[in-house]
Amino acid sequence: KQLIVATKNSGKVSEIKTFLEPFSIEVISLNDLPEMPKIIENGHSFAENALIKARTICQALQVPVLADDSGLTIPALNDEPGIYSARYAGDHNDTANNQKVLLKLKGVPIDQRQASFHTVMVGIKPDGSQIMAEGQVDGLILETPRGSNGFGYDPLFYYEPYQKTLAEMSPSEKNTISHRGRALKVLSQKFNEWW
Ligand code: ITT
Repeated sequence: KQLIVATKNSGKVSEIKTFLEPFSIEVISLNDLPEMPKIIENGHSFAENALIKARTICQALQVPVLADDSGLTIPALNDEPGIYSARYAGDHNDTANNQKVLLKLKGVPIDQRQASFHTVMVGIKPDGSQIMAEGQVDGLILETPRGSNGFGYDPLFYYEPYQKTLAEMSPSEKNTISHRGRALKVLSQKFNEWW
């Protein structure tokens, strides 16, 4: 069984692959599908953007498609970077994005460095039927990065119950607590009926 995931983000792809492995579902991403239409991600929420991605690729391929829109919100920064997480400082430049977060939080004490990751995952079929699930994980933004797994803001995001950053976790460990893992768990319970 193959599932198309409307993403170019290889970090997302490997986490989704890890999650779906036990279900014997093979994940095909936009990195495997060169001739896809350009996705114009101009929604105002994670849900809108996830829908845009899934709908664009579902219309082009006429098969069921899954999409993930996600990001980091930091209350001390008025919930920035939010839906702009991928392009906060530079387009998909993880190092620059992390540096910008650290600069903006310079001098902010640890008890005011709360942050959350959010994901909205959407599945759409050619007949228009949809499934949707959200996931969230809460943590703290450290002053220096730790760990080299994962992607994006993972090295800065400290998960207190495990006393590790997300970048210090393996993909499967991250999936047990992450926004994406939680959304995938909810989605997988609706999968059989939908697919
Ligand atoms: P696609 O649209 O192709 O899926 P993208 O990276 O542009 O890839 P988003 O628009 O959803 O995806 O942006 C998500 C950004 O939020 C991502 O680039 C990271 O900077 C950040 N992010 C999301 N999930 C994350 C995670 O699990 N760990 C670290 N950073 C994450």
